[in-house]
Amino acid sequence: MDLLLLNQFLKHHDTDGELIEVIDTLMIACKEIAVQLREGALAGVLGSTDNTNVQGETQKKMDVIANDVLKKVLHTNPLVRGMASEEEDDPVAANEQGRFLVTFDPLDGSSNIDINVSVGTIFSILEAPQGTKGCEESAYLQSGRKQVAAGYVLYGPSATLVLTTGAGVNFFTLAHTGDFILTRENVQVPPETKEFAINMSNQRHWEPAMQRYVDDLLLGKDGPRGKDYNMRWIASMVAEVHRVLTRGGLFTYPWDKRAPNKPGKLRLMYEGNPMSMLIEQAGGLSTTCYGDIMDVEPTEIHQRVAVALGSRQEVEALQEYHRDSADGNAAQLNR
Ligand code: P6P
Repeated sequence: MDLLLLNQFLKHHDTDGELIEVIDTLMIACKEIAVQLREGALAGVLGSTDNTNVQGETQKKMDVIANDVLKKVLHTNPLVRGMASEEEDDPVAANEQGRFLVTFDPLDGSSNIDINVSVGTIFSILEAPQGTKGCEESAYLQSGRKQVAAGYVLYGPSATLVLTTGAGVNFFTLAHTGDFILTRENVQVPPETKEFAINMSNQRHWEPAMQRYVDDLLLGKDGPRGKDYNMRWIASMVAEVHRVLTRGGLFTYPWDKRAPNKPGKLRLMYEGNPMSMLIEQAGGLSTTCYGDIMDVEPTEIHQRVAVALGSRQEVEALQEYHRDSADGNAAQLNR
C-alpha cells in the first residue's frame, strides 16, 4: 500500500473538494484533542466538572475541552453552516452560507478518561437543506441515509481516523509528523464472529428476545448456536466499533425497561448514524433490532436509539430472535 496522506487519498478517490476541506478542519480539532489527552494528568484535564449535560450526564473536563475545540475550529471554515453536539443543548450556528452541517460526540466513552482507556470523537456530515439556519434543529433532522461522510478518531495507543465518504471505509493513523496516513484500505467486517459486546449487568432489564439471544450465546457449542463465544465490554462505543471493524463481532446497547419510553441509551444523530454508515460501508449490518438504524427518521437532535451492529450473519441471527418475538417494546417505535 502506498504511503498516502489523508488529503492525497481523498483527492485520488475524487472526493468532493469542499467535503475534503471540512474533513481537514475536523482533523485539526481532533489533533488538538489528541494532544490534550496525551498530556492527561500533566495538563490537569482529567476528572469531572460540576456540570451535567443535556443528557443528564456529568461532564468530564475533557468533554468540555473537546467540545470547545471542535466548535472553535469548525467556526473557522466558511463551509460549515452549523453543528450539533452531544454536549450542547441546541445546535450552534457557524457560517450562514455554509454548505454542510456537522454533528458530533466530542469525546465518546469519556467515563474511561480517568482510567486511561480509549475514547474517541465521533462525527457525521450532512448537507444543509436550502434556506435553513445552522441554529435550527429541523435542519439536522435527516435520516442516516443522508450522511455524506461519517467517522471517528479513536484516541488509543495510536490515534486513528476511521472514515467513510460513501465509497468504503479506510483507516488513517496519526504520525508524529501530524499527518494522518493511510494504514488500512477498504476495510470489511468479517461476516461471522464468535465475539459479542453487551453490558451484561443490564440483563434483567432487556426485552425477552434479547435475553433469549444472549442466553443462547452463553450456551456456546452445546446450545443452538453451536459454537463458543467470547465477550467484551469497554464502555466506549468508539473502541467497540473499532474492534468490530478490525476483526468482526457484534456490539449492542439494546432498549431496556429502566427507561421504557426511550428506545435506547445511545444517541442517533452522532453515535448511531455515523457508526451505522461505517459498518454498512464495511459490509456489516446496523439495526435497532427491528429495522436499519439509518432508516430511522429523526424527530429531535438528541434522540436515542437501540443499537445492534457488526458482523452480518450475527446481526441477522439477532434479528431472527426479535422477529420471532411477540413481546414488543419501545425499541419497536424505531422500526
Ligand atoms: P454503560 C459511553 O458513555 C457510551 O455512550 C458508549 O460509548 C458506551 O458504549 C456506553 O455509553 C456505555 O454505557 O451503561 O455500559 O456505562
